[in-house]
Amino acid sequence: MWRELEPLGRHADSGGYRRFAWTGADTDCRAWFRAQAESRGLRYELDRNGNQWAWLGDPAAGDAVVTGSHLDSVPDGGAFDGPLGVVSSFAALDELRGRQVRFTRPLAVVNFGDEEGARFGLACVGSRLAAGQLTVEQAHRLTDADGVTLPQAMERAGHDPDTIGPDPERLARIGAFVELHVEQGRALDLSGDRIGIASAIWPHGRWRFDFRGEANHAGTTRLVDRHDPMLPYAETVLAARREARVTGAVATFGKISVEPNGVNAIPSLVRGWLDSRAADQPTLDTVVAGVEKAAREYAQAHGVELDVVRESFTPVVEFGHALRDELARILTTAADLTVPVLGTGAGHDAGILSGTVPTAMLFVRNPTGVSHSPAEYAAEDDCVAGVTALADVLEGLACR
Ligand code: HGY
Ligand code: MN
Ligand code: MN
Ligand code: MN
Repeated sequence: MWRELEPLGRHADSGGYRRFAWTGADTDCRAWFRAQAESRGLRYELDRNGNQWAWLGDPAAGDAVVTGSHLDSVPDGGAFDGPLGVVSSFAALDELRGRQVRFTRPLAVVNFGDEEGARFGLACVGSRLAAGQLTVEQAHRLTDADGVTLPQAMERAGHDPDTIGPDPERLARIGAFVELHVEQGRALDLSGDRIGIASAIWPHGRWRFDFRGEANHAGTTRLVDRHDPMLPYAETVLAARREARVTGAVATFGKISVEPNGVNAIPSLVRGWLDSRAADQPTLDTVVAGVEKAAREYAQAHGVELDVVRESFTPVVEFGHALRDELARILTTAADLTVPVLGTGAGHDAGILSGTVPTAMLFVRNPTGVSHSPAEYAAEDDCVAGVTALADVLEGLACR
């Protein structure tokens, strides 16, 4: 299973993945998902928002146990972020069939579309649409770097964009959603555990800083006459690191676009995206306010205009204790595992769904903690332990 998925969308030079929503690589991954579902005799469904479902039992019976994750990636992302959860879900189902358990609830494996938001700039589009956290109008306005809108991209990939929208009936039929995910950090490596349970997802968001200056000739314009937006942008990047350091938060300017983007032209516009996250809301607010205040001072000093737009935001997610403790109990009794509970700064579809559906997450050890990089890695025996833990959890939940 892994070997068929692994090469899809991998970039030869970087070794990273470029599985962006509604591109050819995404289509290939979706075809892989459907083949996995149908080869197991599961009922395959593509929902109105482009999320893929593989059902065992009749979803209409309700109270389903759903597991899965996403298959798309960030630019040059790693092999495990998302795919480990989807592959482990199919493998856990195979294991349960091997145990010849009797399912008392419907079970499904899901692939949520466009979780990373790499192409259109908003994370978790598939799950946000389903949960009604992204309106159809907002979704229709999403545009990629080439000016292609989300509806156009969906259409070109053969999905009717006029069907997208909230899917409350589908979510109402889910009694529990469990997402297995490679840890994006080293807590499990440091504690010596293979598996962890998520306690919470930090509040996090994305802000766009538009520095508008004056385009001019790089070779003939005196320094004193310049209104170069690259300078306040550069100072703001350093301010973000300062603000994060003093508050224990994280802040990253990982994406930038420059107009006209010529080596010998002073830019007219520098657009930088800030990703910031913190353990609690007041800290996150302090960091972003501090970065914005510094950016305005720098912009003014250089005679540059500044607009700051909050493009997306996910409030803190505290995973409900009921399902979380149920998972811990199942793993303790099934495998004598005392599983550590840990928070994360990474967003997940589970975080989006947690407002609507009882949701929990399992993490698999990542020995380097590196993620969103071709170097992302999880050891095979830890991945196998993840499958077994997921199978134990699914058996405990769906085979009472
Ligand atoms: O950005 C995130 O935290 C997630 O990987 N989409
Ligand atoms: Mn990710
Ligand atoms: Mn992920
Ligand atoms: Mn996710």
